[in-house]
Amino acid sequence: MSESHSNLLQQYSSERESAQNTAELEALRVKYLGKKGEITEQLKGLGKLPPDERKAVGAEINRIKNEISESLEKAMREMALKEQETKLQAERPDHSLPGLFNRPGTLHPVDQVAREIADIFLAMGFFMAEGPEIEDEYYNFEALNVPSHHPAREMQDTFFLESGQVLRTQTSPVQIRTMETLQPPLKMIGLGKVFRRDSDITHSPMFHQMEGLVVGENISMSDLKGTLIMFVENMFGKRAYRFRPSYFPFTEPSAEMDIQCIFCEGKGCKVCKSTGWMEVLGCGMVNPRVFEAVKYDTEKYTGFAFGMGIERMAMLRYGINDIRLLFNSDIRFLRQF
Ligand code: 2NL
Repeated sequence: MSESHSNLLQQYSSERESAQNTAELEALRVKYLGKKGEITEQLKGLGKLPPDERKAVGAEINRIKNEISESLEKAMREMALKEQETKLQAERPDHSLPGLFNRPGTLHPVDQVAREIADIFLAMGFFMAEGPEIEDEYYNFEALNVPSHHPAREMQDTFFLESGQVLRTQTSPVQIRTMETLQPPLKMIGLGKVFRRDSDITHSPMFHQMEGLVVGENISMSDLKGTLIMFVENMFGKRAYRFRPSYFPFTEPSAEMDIQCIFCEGKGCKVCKSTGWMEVLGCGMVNPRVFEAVKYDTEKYTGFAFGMGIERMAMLRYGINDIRLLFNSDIRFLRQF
């Protein structure tokens, strides 16, 4: 091999050895084998040689060209592998990092409390019924001893529909409809949405109510007390309670039940408005006029009934002071339950 060719090979070898990455190897390929590369230029220069030398010199250049080409290809493969390995090492996931956590959905606090209340009564042998939210005035008022001239109709601020029907203002029509189809004895709860034209920090135009009804022979006020005391003990824990006389057109006598405030133990706080008591429900012995409406024998049967607002129960349970928090769907609020 000519001295210049062996120098060229040597030069290539040392340059290849010092190449650090595929980009530098590619630069070498261009430098030696590219269109204007050293080898290419030498091949072009063959024509200037005397004819008898061309063949041998040409063969030598081609050998060098192949040698460089193969060596570069090999170096390129190795270098590419090395680079990929380095890249993978750098990108290697850190399995000790905290994962992305998809928070599972939860029931709305109003639904949680509704189910809790319903479960307590279902465990006592009550069955649950539902009914239409758009009701006939008859089921919402007349059958419940609330005649058209009765002040309760104004007091309750009803949504009247053009059809002459109303958005039910309480869940009692569910019990009326049930009594029309079932004979006593019965123990039932009705649960659902009710509507009143009222909106401030303790009133919402739509809220949820649960009512209960027990009808049978010899049902007395002590059955009412025993059942409701058992309920509040299950719901709020064993604590002081009291029944205060009240008035509803559909019960006689009527009462409201208070329990000692669960937040201050009766000392007085914001939740109980310094009274030490929380009002949890309304109740009473079913007015015989309601039984007359559903054609139950008022000589044979008596019963008691009660009603409570679900949102109100949720507010008492969790110390929420603004009912609107239960309707805005603010995720920061809801996540606390
Ligand atoms: C309250 C009070 C009450 C009733 C609801 C009722 C139903 C029938 C017959 C007699 Cl069919 N009474 N329901 C009785 C007393 C009270 O609700 O504060 N509700 C939020």
